[in-house]
Amino acid sequence: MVLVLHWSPRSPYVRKVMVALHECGLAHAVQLVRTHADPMIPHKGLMQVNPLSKIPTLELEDGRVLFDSHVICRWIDGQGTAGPRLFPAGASALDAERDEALGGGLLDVALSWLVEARLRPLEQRSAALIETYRTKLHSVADWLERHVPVLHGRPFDIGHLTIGVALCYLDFRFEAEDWRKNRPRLAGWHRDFCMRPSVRATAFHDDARPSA
Ligand SMILES: N[C@@H](CCC(=O)N[C@@H](CS)C(=O)NCC(=O)O)C(=O)O
Repeated sequence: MVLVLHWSPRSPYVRKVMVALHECGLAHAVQLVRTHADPMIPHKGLMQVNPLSKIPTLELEDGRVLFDSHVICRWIDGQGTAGPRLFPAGASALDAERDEALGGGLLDVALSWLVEARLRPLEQRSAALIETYRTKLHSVADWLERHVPVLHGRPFDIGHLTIGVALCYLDFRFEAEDWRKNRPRLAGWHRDFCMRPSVRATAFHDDARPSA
């Protein structure tokens, strides 16, 4: 099986997919294509396969193209024949996807913050908007601190995966926000998350960006 994943080592949504690939034993089947998806400059080549010009985008062998990270992870999960599922059936299903949405929402806040603080022209940046993003980031972290017993209460799934990756992203880009401060249970939960081989194999890093 040859799959093509439009990929970046800087993207948290891509990392979510990479962790899922490792968890499901499919990482070896993917060819990674380094793609720079700039929110301010649509990528003409990427738009040939994903009109939204976003990564992750996965090209399947049969010519189908999948996005976004939720859909790609669902597909990855469906390839496995045995073992625990990232998208569990039954009573845990909604909790797993609700937690996936929370982790994804935290990433949306973080990415919007970066766009506002780094990419928009200086005179257009809004301090009020950035403060709103900071409030939401800490609101999610507080919610997660209270939510840790729930996370411990079910086997590893797409909710744990997405929340864990989102917190890794805060370490990568928002160290100054110190999300662990006064959140010992969440810090402990995340320490264990970071021990997973799938997480260790997919660390974020700033590489040289491709020109196109
Ligand atoms: N909801 C999407 C978000 C994907 C996303 O926004 N990816 C960023 C890279 S981290 C991107 O491609 N940004 C380019 C853009 O917004 O045009 C997912 O879960 O895959």
